Amino acid sequence: MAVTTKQFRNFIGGEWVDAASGETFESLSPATGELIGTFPKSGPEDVERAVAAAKEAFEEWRLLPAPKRGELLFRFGRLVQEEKDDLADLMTREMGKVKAEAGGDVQEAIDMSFYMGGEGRRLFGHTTPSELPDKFQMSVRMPIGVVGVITPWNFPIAIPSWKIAPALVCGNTVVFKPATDTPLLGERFVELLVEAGVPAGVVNVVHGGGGAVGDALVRHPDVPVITLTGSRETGVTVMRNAADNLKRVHLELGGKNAIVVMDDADLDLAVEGIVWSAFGTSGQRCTAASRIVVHRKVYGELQSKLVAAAERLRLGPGWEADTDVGPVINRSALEKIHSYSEIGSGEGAKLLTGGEVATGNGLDQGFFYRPTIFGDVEPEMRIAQEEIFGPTTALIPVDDFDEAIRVANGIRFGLSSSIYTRDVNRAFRAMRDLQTGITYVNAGTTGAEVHLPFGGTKETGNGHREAGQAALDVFTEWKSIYVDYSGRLQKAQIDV
Ligand code: UN1
Repeated sequence: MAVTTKQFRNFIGGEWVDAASGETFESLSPATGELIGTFPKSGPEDVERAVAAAKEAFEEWRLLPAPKRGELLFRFGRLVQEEKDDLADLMTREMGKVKAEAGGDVQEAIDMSFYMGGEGRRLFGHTTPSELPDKFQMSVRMPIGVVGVITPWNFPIAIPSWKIAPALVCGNTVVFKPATDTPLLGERFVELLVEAGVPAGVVNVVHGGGGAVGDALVRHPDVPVITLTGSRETGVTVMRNAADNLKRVHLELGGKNAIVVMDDADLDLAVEGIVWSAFGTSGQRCTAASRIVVHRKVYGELQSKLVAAAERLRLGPGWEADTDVGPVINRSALEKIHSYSEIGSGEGAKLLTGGEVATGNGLDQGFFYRPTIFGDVEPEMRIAQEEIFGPTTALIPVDDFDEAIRVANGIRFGLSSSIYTRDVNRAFRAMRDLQTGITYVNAGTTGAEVHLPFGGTKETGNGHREAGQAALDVFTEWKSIYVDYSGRLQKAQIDV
Protein backbone atom coordinates (compact mmCIF):
# COMPACT_ATOMS: atom_id res chain seq x y z
CA MET A 1 0.00 0.00 0.00
CA ALA A 2 1.38 3.39 -0.93
CA VAL A 3 1.02 6.00 1.73
CA THR A 4 0.29 9.46 0.38
CA THR A 5 2.82 11.71 1.97
CA LYS A 6 1.40 14.98 3.07
CA GLN A 7 1.42 17.72 5.59
CA PHE A 8 -0.70 16.92 8.63
CA ARG A 9 -2.04 19.26 11.28
CA ASN A 10 -3.19 19.52 14.87
CA PHE A 11 -6.88 19.17 15.66
CA ILE A 12 -8.08 21.80 18.11
CA GLY A 13 -11.67 22.74 18.93
CA GLY A 14 -12.92 20.89 15.85
CA GLU A 15 -10.49 22.54 13.39
CA TRP A 16 -7.39 21.21 11.69
CA VAL A 17 -4.68 23.80 12.36
CA ASP A 18 -0.93 24.30 12.01
CA ALA A 19 1.36 24.78 14.98
CA ALA A 20 1.51 28.39 16.16
CA SER A 21 5.25 28.41 15.37
CA GLY A 22 4.67 27.07 11.85
CA GLU A 23 7.46 24.55 12.48
CA THR A 24 7.20 20.90 11.46
CA PHE A 25 8.82 17.50 11.99
CA GLU A 26 8.86 14.36 9.86
CA SER A 27 7.71 10.83 10.46
CA LEU A 28 9.89 8.26 8.68
CA SER A 29 9.48 4.52 8.19
CA PRO A 30 11.89 2.52 10.39
CA ALA A 31 11.99 -0.20 7.71
CA THR A 32 13.05 1.91 4.73
CA GLY A 33 13.45 5.53 5.77
CA GLU A 34 10.48 6.45 3.54
CA LEU A 35 8.81 9.75 4.47
CA ILE A 36 5.40 9.02 6.00
CA GLY A 37 4.32 12.59 6.62
CA THR A 38 5.12 16.01 7.99
CA PHE A 39 3.57 17.12 11.28
CA PRO A 40 3.29 20.35 13.27
CA LYS A 41 6.04 20.80 15.82
CA SER A 42 3.82 22.29 18.47
CA GLY A 43 4.60 24.05 21.71
CA PRO A 44 2.98 25.52 24.82
CA GLU A 45 0.88 27.98 22.81
CA ASP A 46 -0.82 25.13 20.91
CA VAL A 47 -1.35 23.22 24.14
CA GLU A 48 -2.93 26.33 25.64
CA ARG A 49 -5.46 26.51 22.82
CA ALA A 50 -6.22 22.81 22.91
CA VAL A 51 -6.74 22.81 26.67
CA ALA A 52 -9.04 25.84 26.41
CA ALA A 53 -11.09 24.03 23.73
CA ALA A 54 -11.26 20.84 25.79
CA LYS A 55 -12.22 22.77 28.91
CA GLU A 56 -15.05 24.51 27.11
CA ALA A 57 -16.31 21.29 25.51
CA PHE A 58 -16.30 19.53 28.88
CA GLU A 59 -19.31 21.49 30.10
CA GLU A 60 -21.62 19.93 27.49
CA TRP A 61 -19.91 16.59 27.13
CA ARG A 62 -20.14 15.74 30.83
CA LEU A 63 -23.92 16.26 30.62
CA LEU A 64 -24.45 13.98 27.63
CA PRO A 65 -25.87 10.76 29.10
CA ALA A 66 -23.16 8.13 29.47
CA PRO A 67 -25.00 5.57 27.26
CA LYS A 68 -24.90 8.16 24.45
CA ARG A 69 -21.20 8.69 24.98
CA GLY A 70 -20.90 4.91 24.83
CA GLU A 71 -22.80 4.76 21.52
CA LEU A 72 -20.23 7.04 20.04
CA LEU A 73 -17.53 4.56 21.03
CA PHE A 74 -19.50 1.76 19.39
CA ARG A 75 -19.58 3.81 16.17
CA PHE A 76 -15.87 4.44 16.50
CA GLY A 77 -15.19 0.73 17.09
CA ARG A 78 -17.10 -0.15 13.92
CA LEU A 79 -15.18 2.42 11.89
CA VAL A 80 -11.86 1.06 13.18
CA GLN A 81 -13.09 -2.41 12.21
CA GLU A 82 -13.76 -1.22 8.65
CA GLU A 83 -10.36 0.46 8.47
CA LYS A 84 -8.48 -2.35 10.21
CA ASP A 85 -6.56 -3.55 7.20
CA ASP A 86 -5.47 -0.07 6.12
CA LEU A 87 -4.49 0.90 9.65
CA ALA A 88 -2.46 -2.30 10.00
CA ASP A 89 -0.72 -1.61 6.67
CA LEU A 90 0.08 1.90 7.78
CA MET A 91 1.41 0.57 11.07
CA THR A 92 3.85 -1.76 9.31
CA ARG A 93 5.20 1.36 7.59
CA GLU A 94 5.16 3.97 10.27
CA MET A 95 5.98 1.84 13.32
CA GLY A 96 7.43 -1.28 11.74
CA LYS A 97 5.70 -4.20 13.44
CA VAL A 98 4.72 -7.15 11.26
CA LYS A 99 1.31 -7.13 9.64
CA ALA A 100 -0.33 -9.79 11.82
CA GLU A 101 0.83 -8.01 14.96
CA ALA A 102 -0.31 -4.68 13.58
CA GLY A 103 -3.74 -6.23 13.04
CA GLY A 104 -3.67 -7.36 16.68
CA ASP A 105 -2.81 -3.83 17.80
CA VAL A 106 -5.78 -2.41 15.88
CA GLN A 107 -8.00 -5.22 17.21
CA GLU A 108 -7.18 -4.19 20.78
CA ALA A 109 -8.55 -0.75 19.99
CA ILE A 110 -11.73 -2.26 18.52
CA ASP A 111 -12.17 -4.46 21.59
CA MET A 112 -11.51 -1.59 23.97
CA SER A 113 -13.98 0.69 22.19
CA PHE A 114 -16.72 -1.91 22.43
CA TYR A 115 -15.87 -2.73 26.03
CA MET A 116 -15.89 0.92 27.10
CA GLY A 117 -18.92 1.63 24.90
CA GLY A 118 -20.82 -0.92 27.01
CA GLU A 119 -19.52 0.77 30.14
CA GLY A 120 -21.73 3.72 29.20
CA ARG A 121 -24.67 1.64 30.42
CA ARG A 122 -22.92 0.58 33.62
CA LEU A 123 -20.47 2.99 35.27
CA PHE A 124 -21.70 1.35 38.44
CA GLY A 125 -21.55 3.03 41.80
CA HIS A 126 -22.91 1.66 45.07
CA THR A 127 -25.99 2.11 47.15
CA THR A 128 -25.76 1.18 50.78
CA PRO A 129 -28.09 1.44 53.79
CA SER A 130 -27.75 4.44 56.04
CA GLU A 131 -27.23 4.16 59.78
CA LEU A 132 -30.15 6.61 60.19
CA PRO A 133 -33.82 6.08 59.31
CA ASP A 134 -35.37 7.67 56.21
CA LYS A 135 -32.05 8.37 54.64
CA PHE A 136 -30.70 7.16 51.31
CA GLN A 137 -27.11 7.09 50.16
CA MET A 138 -25.11 6.22 47.12
CA SER A 139 -21.73 6.68 45.51
CA VAL A 140 -21.50 7.82 41.89
CA ARG A 141 -18.65 8.24 39.45
CA MET A 142 -18.12 11.82 38.29
CA PRO A 143 -16.10 12.96 35.28
CA ILE A 144 -13.00 14.94 36.20
CA GLY A 145 -12.30 17.35 33.34
CA VAL A 146 -9.59 17.61 30.72
CA VAL A 147 -7.37 14.53 30.43
CA GLY A 148 -3.85 14.87 29.02
CA VAL A 149 -3.07 11.68 27.06
CA ILE A 150 0.58 10.96 26.25
CA THR A 151 1.17 7.75 24.33
CA PRO A 152 4.16 5.72 23.09
CA TRP A 153 4.91 4.48 19.59
CA ASN A 154 4.96 0.73 20.30
CA PHE A 155 1.17 0.23 20.33
CA PRO A 156 0.20 3.31 18.32
CA ILE A 157 -3.50 2.48 17.97
CA ALA A 158 -4.13 0.18 20.95
CA ILE A 159 -2.68 2.37 23.69
CA PRO A 160 -4.50 5.58 22.68
CA SER A 161 -7.71 3.52 22.84
CA TRP A 162 -6.90 2.25 26.35
CA LYS A 163 -6.76 5.84 27.51
CA ILE A 164 -9.12 7.82 25.30
CA ALA A 165 -12.06 5.35 25.26
CA PRO A 166 -12.46 5.21 29.08
CA ALA A 167 -11.69 8.93 29.43
CA LEU A 168 -14.54 9.74 27.04
CA VAL A 169 -17.14 7.32 28.31
CA CYS A 170 -16.55 8.65 31.82
CA GLY A 171 -17.41 12.15 30.54
CA ASN A 172 -13.98 13.77 30.28
CA THR A 173 -12.52 15.63 27.33
CA VAL A 174 -9.07 14.95 25.93
CA VAL A 175 -5.90 16.60 24.71
CA PHE A 176 -3.89 13.87 23.01
CA LYS A 177 -0.17 13.96 22.25
CA PRO A 178 0.78 10.97 20.10
CA ALA A 179 4.38 9.74 20.04
CA THR A 180 6.59 11.67 17.61
CA ASP A 181 7.59 8.36 15.96
CA THR A 182 3.98 7.47 15.07
CA PRO A 183 2.06 10.72 14.57
CA LEU A 184 0.15 9.55 11.50
CA LEU A 185 -1.42 6.65 13.37
CA GLY A 186 -2.38 9.07 16.15
CA GLU A 187 -3.84 11.37 13.54
CA ARG A 188 -5.86 8.56 11.91
CA PHE A 189 -7.16 7.55 15.35
CA VAL A 190 -8.54 11.05 15.88
CA GLU A 191 -9.92 11.30 12.34
CA LEU A 192 -11.99 8.19 13.00
CA LEU A 193 -13.24 9.58 16.31
CA VAL A 194 -14.34 12.70 14.44
CA GLU A 195 -16.04 10.56 11.81
CA ALA A 196 -17.82 8.70 14.61
CA GLY A 197 -19.27 12.01 15.71
CA VAL A 198 -17.18 13.26 18.62
CA PRO A 199 -18.23 16.92 19.11
CA ALA A 200 -15.75 19.74 18.56
CA GLY A 201 -13.31 20.21 21.42
CA VAL A 202 -14.01 16.84 23.04
CA VAL A 203 -10.86 15.29 21.54
CA ASN A 204 -7.95 17.47 20.46
CA VAL A 205 -4.63 16.36 19.08
CA VAL A 206 -1.40 18.31 19.51
CA HIS A 207 1.65 16.85 17.78
CA GLY A 208 5.16 17.44 19.01
CA GLY A 209 7.82 16.41 21.47
CA GLY A 210 7.54 15.45 25.11
CA GLY A 211 9.68 18.40 26.18
CA ALA A 212 7.48 21.00 24.53
CA VAL A 213 3.97 19.56 24.24
CA GLY A 214 3.98 16.84 26.91
CA ASP A 215 5.52 19.07 29.54
CA ALA A 216 3.09 21.94 28.85
CA LEU A 217 0.19 19.51 29.29
CA VAL A 218 1.64 18.08 32.47
CA ARG A 219 2.08 21.54 33.99
CA HIS A 220 -1.19 23.06 32.76
CA PRO A 221 -3.45 23.90 35.73
CA ASP A 222 -6.60 23.10 33.70
CA VAL A 223 -5.56 19.50 33.00
CA PRO A 224 -6.35 17.59 36.21
CA VAL A 225 -5.53 14.11 34.85
CA ILE A 226 -2.42 12.95 33.02
CA THR A 227 -2.14 9.44 31.63
CA LEU A 228 1.23 8.39 30.29
CA THR A 229 2.69 5.19 28.92
CA GLY A 230 6.43 5.63 28.55
CA SER A 231 9.80 5.16 30.18
CA ARG A 232 10.43 5.18 33.90
CA GLU A 233 12.51 8.36 33.54
CA THR A 234 9.67 10.19 31.79
CA GLY A 235 7.25 8.93 34.42
CA VAL A 236 9.33 10.35 37.24
CA THR A 237 9.57 13.74 35.49
CA VAL A 238 5.84 13.78 34.78
CA MET A 239 4.95 12.94 38.36
CA ARG A 240 7.30 15.60 39.70
CA ASN A 241 6.03 18.31 37.35
CA ALA A 242 2.39 17.42 37.97
CA ALA A 243 2.85 17.66 41.74
CA ASP A 244 2.41 21.43 41.93
CA ASN A 245 -1.22 21.04 40.91
CA LEU A 246 -1.71 17.75 42.80
CA LYS A 247 -2.86 16.10 39.59
CA ARG A 248 -4.05 12.61 39.20
CA VAL A 249 -1.21 10.93 37.32
CA HIS A 250 -1.60 7.51 35.77
CA LEU A 251 1.74 5.97 34.79
CA GLU A 252 2.41 2.79 32.85
CA LEU A 253 6.19 2.49 32.66
CA GLY A 254 8.90 -0.06 32.22
CA GLY A 255 9.21 -3.77 32.53
CA LYS A 256 11.97 -6.36 32.87
CA ASN A 257 9.71 -9.33 32.66
CA ALA A 258 10.81 -12.85 33.51
CA ILE A 259 9.70 -16.22 32.24
CA VAL A 260 10.50 -18.96 34.76
CA VAL A 261 11.10 -22.38 33.21
CA MET A 262 10.99 -25.20 35.77
CA ASP A 263 12.54 -28.66 35.35
CA ASP A 264 9.10 -30.22 34.76
CA ALA A 265 8.10 -27.75 32.02
CA ASP A 266 7.05 -28.68 28.50
CA LEU A 267 10.24 -27.28 26.96
CA ASP A 268 8.99 -27.03 23.39
CA LEU A 269 6.00 -25.04 24.57
CA ALA A 270 8.29 -22.85 26.69
CA VAL A 271 10.59 -22.19 23.72
CA GLU A 272 7.65 -21.08 21.59
CA GLY A 273 6.43 -18.80 24.36
CA ILE A 274 9.88 -17.31 24.89
CA VAL A 275 10.48 -16.65 21.20
CA TRP A 276 7.11 -14.92 20.90
CA SER A 277 7.46 -12.88 24.09
CA ALA A 278 11.11 -11.93 23.65
CA PHE A 279 11.25 -11.24 19.91
CA GLY A 280 7.64 -10.44 18.94
CA THR A 281 7.27 -6.70 18.18
CA SER A 282 11.10 -6.83 18.04
CA GLY A 283 11.05 -6.96 21.84
CA GLN A 284 9.46 -3.53 21.96
CA ARG A 285 6.64 -4.32 24.36
CA CYS A 286 6.53 -3.27 28.00
CA THR A 287 5.49 -6.86 28.56
CA ALA A 288 8.37 -8.42 26.56
CA ALA A 289 10.29 -11.28 28.18
CA SER A 290 13.80 -9.96 28.67
CA ARG A 291 14.83 -12.49 31.34
CA ILE A 292 14.46 -16.27 31.18
CA VAL A 293 15.00 -17.86 34.59
CA VAL A 294 15.76 -21.53 33.96
CA HIS A 295 16.15 -24.53 36.25
CA ARG A 296 19.67 -25.86 35.84
CA LYS A 297 18.43 -29.38 35.09
CA VAL A 298 16.90 -28.21 31.80
CA TYR A 299 19.17 -25.24 31.14
CA GLY A 300 21.35 -26.86 28.46
CA GLU A 301 18.43 -28.29 26.51
CA LEU A 302 16.37 -25.11 26.68
CA GLN A 303 19.33 -23.01 25.61
CA SER A 304 20.06 -25.03 22.50
CA LYS A 305 16.40 -25.23 21.44
CA LEU A 306 15.94 -21.52 22.01
CA VAL A 307 19.04 -20.44 20.11
CA ALA A 308 18.03 -22.64 17.17
CA ALA A 309 14.52 -21.16 17.16
CA ALA A 310 15.83 -17.58 17.35
CA GLU A 311 18.19 -18.20 14.45
CA ARG A 312 15.31 -19.37 12.30
CA LEU A 313 13.51 -16.01 12.62
CA ARG A 314 13.45 -13.99 9.43
CA LEU A 315 14.01 -10.27 9.64
CA GLY A 316 12.34 -7.93 7.18
CA PRO A 317 9.81 -5.17 6.63
CA GLY A 318 6.55 -5.73 8.47
CA TRP A 319 4.48 -5.83 5.29
CA GLU A 320 6.27 -8.89 3.84
CA ALA A 321 4.26 -12.01 4.57
CA ASP A 322 7.22 -14.16 5.68
CA THR A 323 8.71 -11.62 8.09
CA ASP A 324 8.94 -12.75 11.71
CA VAL A 325 10.74 -9.77 13.18
CA GLY A 326 10.45 -6.18 11.92
CA PRO A 327 12.75 -3.23 12.51
CA VAL A 328 13.20 -1.36 15.79
CA ILE A 329 11.74 2.09 15.90
CA ASN A 330 14.67 4.40 15.13
CA ARG A 331 18.42 4.85 15.07
CA SER A 332 18.78 5.81 18.70
CA ALA A 333 16.83 2.67 19.73
CA LEU A 334 19.14 0.58 17.53
CA GLU A 335 22.19 2.17 19.15
CA LYS A 336 20.82 1.68 22.67
CA ILE A 337 20.02 -1.98 21.97
CA HIS A 338 23.49 -2.56 20.57
CA SER A 339 25.12 -0.81 23.52
CA TYR A 340 23.49 -3.41 25.78
CA SER A 341 25.04 -6.21 23.73
CA GLU A 342 28.41 -4.62 24.46
CA ILE A 343 27.51 -4.14 28.11
CA GLY A 344 26.43 -7.81 28.40
CA SER A 345 29.64 -9.12 26.86
CA GLY A 346 31.66 -6.74 29.03
CA GLU A 347 29.89 -8.04 32.15
CA GLY A 348 30.94 -11.59 31.29
CA ALA A 349 27.63 -12.92 29.98
CA LYS A 350 27.92 -15.37 27.08
CA LEU A 351 26.58 -14.07 23.77
CA LEU A 352 24.81 -17.12 22.31
CA THR A 353 23.36 -15.55 19.19
CA GLY A 354 22.74 -12.12 17.63
CA GLY A 355 24.40 -9.14 19.24
CA GLU A 356 24.65 -7.21 15.98
CA VAL A 357 22.88 -4.88 13.64
CA ALA A 358 21.35 -6.91 10.80
CA THR A 359 22.49 -6.05 7.29
CA GLY A 360 22.10 -7.41 3.74
CA ASN A 361 18.93 -8.11 1.74
CA GLY A 362 17.81 -4.50 2.01
CA LEU A 363 17.95 -4.49 5.81
CA ASP A 364 20.60 -1.73 5.72
CA GLN A 365 17.88 0.75 4.74
CA GLY A 366 16.16 0.33 8.08
CA PHE A 367 16.90 -0.29 11.76
CA PHE A 368 17.13 -4.04 12.11
CA TYR A 369 18.74 -5.88 15.02
CA ARG A 370 19.43 -9.61 15.21
CA PRO A 371 17.46 -11.46 17.89
CA THR A 372 19.99 -11.67 20.72
CA ILE A 373 20.33 -14.20 23.52
CA PHE A 374 22.81 -14.01 26.36
CA GLY A 375 23.56 -17.13 28.44
CA ASP A 376 25.05 -17.59 31.92
CA VAL A 377 23.66 -14.25 32.99
CA GLU A 378 23.93 -13.27 36.65
CA PRO A 379 20.79 -11.71 38.13
CA GLU A 380 22.61 -8.50 39.08
CA MET A 381 24.10 -7.81 35.66
CA ARG A 382 22.85 -4.67 33.92
CA ILE A 383 21.42 -6.73 31.04
CA ALA A 384 19.29 -8.53 33.65
CA GLN A 385 18.21 -5.36 35.46
CA GLU A 386 17.67 -2.58 32.91
CA GLU A 387 14.95 -2.29 30.30
CA ILE A 388 16.51 -2.62 26.83
CA PHE A 389 13.28 -2.48 24.79
CA GLY A 390 14.63 -4.52 21.92
CA PRO A 391 15.05 -8.12 20.76
CA THR A 392 17.45 -9.10 23.54
CA THR A 393 16.89 -11.64 26.28
CA ALA A 394 19.01 -13.07 29.10
CA LEU A 395 19.13 -16.68 30.32
CA ILE A 396 19.66 -16.93 34.08
CA PRO A 397 20.27 -20.41 35.52
CA VAL A 398 18.83 -21.23 38.98
CA ASP A 399 18.87 -24.28 41.26
CA ASP A 400 15.29 -24.46 42.48
CA PHE A 401 11.84 -22.89 42.58
CA ASP A 402 12.54 -20.56 45.51
CA GLU A 403 15.62 -19.17 43.82
CA ALA A 404 13.65 -18.73 40.59
CA ILE A 405 11.03 -16.62 42.37
CA ARG A 406 13.71 -14.60 44.18
CA VAL A 407 15.52 -13.86 40.92
CA ALA A 408 12.31 -13.06 39.05
CA ASN A 409 11.36 -10.59 41.80
CA GLY A 410 14.85 -9.12 42.15
CA ILE A 411 14.28 -6.06 39.97
CA ARG A 412 12.76 -2.60 40.35
CA PHE A 413 9.94 -3.27 37.85
CA GLY A 414 6.82 -5.43 38.23
CA LEU A 415 4.74 -5.57 35.07
CA SER A 416 4.44 -9.14 33.78
CA SER A 417 5.79 -12.58 34.69
CA SER A 418 5.32 -16.17 33.64
CA ILE A 419 6.04 -19.69 34.79
CA TYR A 420 6.24 -22.89 32.78
CA THR A 421 5.57 -25.89 35.00
CA ARG A 422 3.23 -28.88 35.13
CA ASP A 423 3.14 -28.84 38.92
CA VAL A 424 -0.10 -27.27 40.09
CA ASN A 425 1.30 -26.43 43.53
CA ARG A 426 4.24 -24.56 42.06
CA ALA A 427 1.93 -22.78 39.64
CA PHE A 428 -0.24 -21.49 42.47
CA ARG A 429 2.77 -20.46 44.55
CA ALA A 430 4.07 -18.53 41.57
CA MET A 431 0.71 -16.82 41.06
CA ARG A 432 0.89 -15.70 44.67
CA ASP A 433 4.58 -14.83 44.96
CA LEU A 434 5.61 -13.26 41.64
CA GLN A 435 5.51 -9.53 42.35
CA THR A 436 3.94 -8.33 39.11
CA GLY A 437 0.63 -6.87 38.01
CA ILE A 438 0.21 -9.70 35.49
CA THR A 439 1.23 -13.37 35.77
CA TYR A 440 0.89 -16.06 33.13
CA VAL A 441 1.02 -19.82 33.66
CA ASN A 442 2.30 -21.87 30.73
CA ALA A 443 2.21 -18.88 28.39
CA GLY A 444 4.69 -16.08 27.70
CA THR A 445 4.61 -12.61 29.27
CA THR A 446 2.67 -10.82 26.52
CA GLY A 447 -0.92 -10.85 25.36
CA ALA A 448 -2.96 -9.03 28.00
CA GLU A 449 -6.67 -8.74 27.15
CA VAL A 450 -8.59 -5.47 27.35
CA HIS A 451 -11.10 -6.45 30.03
CA LEU A 452 -8.65 -7.21 32.83
CA PRO A 453 -6.58 -4.58 34.66
CA PHE A 454 -3.28 -3.81 32.92
CA GLY A 455 -0.32 -2.40 34.81
CA GLY A 456 2.40 -3.27 37.21
CA THR A 457 3.73 -3.18 40.74
CA LYS A 458 6.85 -1.43 42.04
CA GLU A 459 8.42 1.07 39.65
CA THR A 460 6.35 0.00 36.67
CA GLY A 461 3.82 2.59 37.72
CA ASN A 462 2.19 4.39 40.60
CA GLY A 463 -0.52 1.94 41.58
CA HIS A 464 -3.11 2.69 38.92
CA ARG A 465 -4.27 0.23 36.28
CA GLU A 466 -5.66 0.76 32.85
CA ALA A 467 -8.10 -1.45 30.88
CA GLY A 468 -11.01 -3.30 32.43
CA GLN A 469 -13.04 -1.79 35.25
CA ALA A 470 -9.85 -0.54 36.88
CA ALA A 471 -9.47 2.13 34.18
CA LEU A 472 -12.61 3.85 35.44
CA ASP A 473 -10.77 4.73 38.65
CA VAL A 474 -8.24 6.73 36.65
CA PHE A 475 -10.87 8.75 34.82
CA THR A 476 -13.56 9.37 37.45
CA GLU A 477 -13.83 10.94 40.84
CA TRP A 478 -16.03 9.21 43.44
CA LYS A 479 -18.82 11.26 44.91
CA SER A 480 -20.84 10.11 47.93
CA ILE A 481 -24.37 11.43 48.09
CA TYR A 482 -26.65 11.40 51.15
CA VAL A 483 -30.38 12.13 50.85
CA ASP A 484 -32.34 12.65 54.04
CA TYR A 485 -36.08 12.21 53.48
CA SER A 486 -37.10 12.23 57.16
CA GLY A 487 -38.10 15.90 57.13
CA ARG A 488 -36.22 16.56 60.37
CA LEU A 489 -32.66 17.24 61.41
CA GLN A 490 -30.93 13.90 61.90
CA LYS A 491 -27.50 14.27 63.39
CA ALA A 492 -24.98 11.73 62.23
CA GLN A 493 -21.79 10.86 64.11
CA ILE A 494 -23.11 12.02 67.41
CA ASP A 495 -24.12 9.91 70.45
CA VAL A 496 -27.84 10.17 71.11
C1 UN1 B 1 2.80 -2.40 25.96
O1 UN1 B 1 3.80 -2.93 25.52
O2 UN1 B 1 2.87 -1.26 26.50
O3 UN1 B 1 0.01 -7.56 26.69
C2 UN1 B 1 1.44 -2.94 25.85
C3 UN1 B 1 0.55 -7.17 25.66
C4 UN1 B 1 -0.18 -6.21 24.77
C5 UN1 B 1 0.01 -4.81 25.21
C6 UN1 B 1 1.40 -4.38 25.49
N1 UN1 B 1 -1.58 -6.54 24.78
O4 UN1 B 1 1.68 -7.53 25.34
